[in-house]
Amino acid sequence: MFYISRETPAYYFTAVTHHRLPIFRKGEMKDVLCGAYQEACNRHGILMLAYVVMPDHTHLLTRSEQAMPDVLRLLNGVAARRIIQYLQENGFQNSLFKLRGEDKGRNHRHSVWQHHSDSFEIFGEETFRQKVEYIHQNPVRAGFAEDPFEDRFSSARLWAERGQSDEPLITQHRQIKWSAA
Ligand code: NI
Repeated sequence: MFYISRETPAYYFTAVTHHRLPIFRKGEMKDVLCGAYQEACNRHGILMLAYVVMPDHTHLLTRSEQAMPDVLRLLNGVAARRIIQYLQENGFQNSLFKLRGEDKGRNHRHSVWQHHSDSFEIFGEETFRQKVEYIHQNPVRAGFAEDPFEDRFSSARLWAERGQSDEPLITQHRQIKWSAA
């Protein structure tokens, strides 16, 4: 358990896809991404506190003892590897082609994310709650859902204690201790 505080901040990340390609338009790819985030969190001691997956970007709130750039690198890194792997194993050559790096060599690398992900530390509970609300409203603002609970790929249901048995990604929001209001 921890408080959102200057000593134990939460990390807020926005990762945008390479060339804003809608890599996560389909549930299939969103599931791959959520599985990768779960794996990265389990392996590297990262708490996932809130998330949403949109077609061309994701927003995450996390907490870790590790430095913020390291946590971002781990999450983006594991996610990129799992996505490329999935596209290769399932013959999505067209998608892979679009994710090819700029270099013309035969060993071109694939990029899933834009180079500069947005990241900042959150020290205050008020700001933290605003970010959670902002994250959960993403599918509604984009017109994909009537209310935040309708979209499968966010932590809105978990935060409302309405989680389903098949949630794509489990958040550890109950680890947060709130100071008395
Ligand atoms: Ni957004």
